[in-house]
Amino acid sequence: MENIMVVPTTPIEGQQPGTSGLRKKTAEFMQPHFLNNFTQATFKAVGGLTGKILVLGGDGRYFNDKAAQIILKMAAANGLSRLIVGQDVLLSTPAASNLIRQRKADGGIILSASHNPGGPEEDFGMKYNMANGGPATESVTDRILEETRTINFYQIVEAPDLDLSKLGIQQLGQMIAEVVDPVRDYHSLMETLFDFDAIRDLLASGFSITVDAMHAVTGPYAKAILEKDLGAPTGSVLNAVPLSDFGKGHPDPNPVWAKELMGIMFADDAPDFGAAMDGDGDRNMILGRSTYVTPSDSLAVLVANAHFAPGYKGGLAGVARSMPTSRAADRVAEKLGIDAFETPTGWKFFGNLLDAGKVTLCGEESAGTGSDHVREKDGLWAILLWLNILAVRKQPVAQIMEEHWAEYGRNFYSRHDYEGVDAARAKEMISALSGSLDSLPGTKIEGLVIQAADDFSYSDPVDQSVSPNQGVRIMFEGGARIVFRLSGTGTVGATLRVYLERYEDSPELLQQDPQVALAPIIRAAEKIAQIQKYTGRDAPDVKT
Ligand code: G16
Repeated sequence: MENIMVVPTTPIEGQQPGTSGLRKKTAEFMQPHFLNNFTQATFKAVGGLTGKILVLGGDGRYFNDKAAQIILKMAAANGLSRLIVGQDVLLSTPAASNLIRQRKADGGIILSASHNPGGPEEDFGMKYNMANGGPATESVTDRILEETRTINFYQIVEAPDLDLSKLGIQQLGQMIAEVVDPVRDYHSLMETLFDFDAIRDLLASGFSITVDAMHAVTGPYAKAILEKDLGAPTGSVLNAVPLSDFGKGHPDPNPVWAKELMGIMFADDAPDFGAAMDGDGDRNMILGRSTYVTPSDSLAVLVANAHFAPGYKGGLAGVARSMPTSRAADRVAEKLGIDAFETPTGWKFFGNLLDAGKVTLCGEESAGTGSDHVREKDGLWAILLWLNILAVRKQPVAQIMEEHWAEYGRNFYSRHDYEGVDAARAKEMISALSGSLDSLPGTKIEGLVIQAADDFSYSDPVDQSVSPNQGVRIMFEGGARIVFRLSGTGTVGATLRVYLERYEDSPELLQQDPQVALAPIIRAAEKIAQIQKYTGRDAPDVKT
């Protein structure tokens, strides 16, 4: 029987879980007791581990291996009955969500800072998922934070490290550690949702794809499903080997960070379809030949066409999108006669709607799309749904977009990010803006008239919980909109996000460049929030 050590500790500042768990510089996570404190606080916050089952995995980033050994020894000391862990600590976030659900586990721990870079100088993260497979709700993350403030000991067994490269059962004290193939169960789930034969035929017909795994966790998943099973030629999956520093890249699937893929998709000999996924496999970017599909438009197209895939052939119960996501999906929902919900940013807010069967598809402007098959967004799922739709419609991506806009009109959309700005000044900017909301309606700015302005507050239709202050919204006459919000996933300073949107349905104006179509709204945003005054910046760092 291994020796259980009770180690005295003291609280460490700054263990506040953000939009998606706790994200910090790797060095902060590696300081003595930091990970141990957060882990013990999490175990306490969820009511202890005695007799429970947990899932553990991560995105392959630096320190995942060592963190996993600490967590599993602490789980054993805290009375966990079984830990199901992905081989080599690999599990994409959606695959972890699936395993929690399939194995009826009580929850799971995912070691990832998502799309943030990895390595000793970069970022590390840890998030807790609940028994439904979804991210911890706000009440749980609040309890974790409280526990980190009063923690005075943690428990850990003294034992040699387990070999997590070996599939099968190992024993650690009273706990069973079961090392599983990270891909197998997820692969089976995808087969139940999509017409693999139709996609196989599409790929066999010469339809070419390039999918960028960005040296992160989805490489083995994409290789197994797209290349080995569906028959895409070897090499269709780029950067398929997970590396602890993601090849020094930034595994964020957007036109700025997935530059290599953008180059391929906008070249003369571009493949028919392109896509990228992020560090932990929950985000996606969709491309056609010389065509970039915004995440908001992708959600709308998927809602309009999901019935082409066997898993959704009965139609959708409803659709949900985060508030800053464009309202393109709402237009499709209206036509389909299904409910459309608007939630705060963060996948956790979709959980209740999905569990209650009120929605089938969800999406966010931050490159996340998913459905009720798991309780996380799912990058490879989105790619497979697109491929299934393309296999049925037999049209290029660009034509699908054109036909979509012709039918529903186009919500021109862009997000401007000001990264690493002074956190105190950014907060001042948001509170100045919130303080001025009452005076804004009726104001004319850049030729636009402000109709309404508020700070978004969400009342969950299922449990009636209220989440206030989720982003400042400025609505203009004619339907244009600006949203201002501070990111909850950064690790340095603050990131200001400005979300810009305008609806257009004149056929001759549907093909404009979004930055041109949105120009007056972009100027209005700068003036209304006084971005330059508060951030010292005269242009955003990233426009997506
Ligand atoms: C996380 C959440 C997403 C959310 C995003 C927002 O994404 O899981 O639901 O949309 O954060 O990020 P921010 O607060 O920076 O705007 P991920 O992929 O980082 O887990």
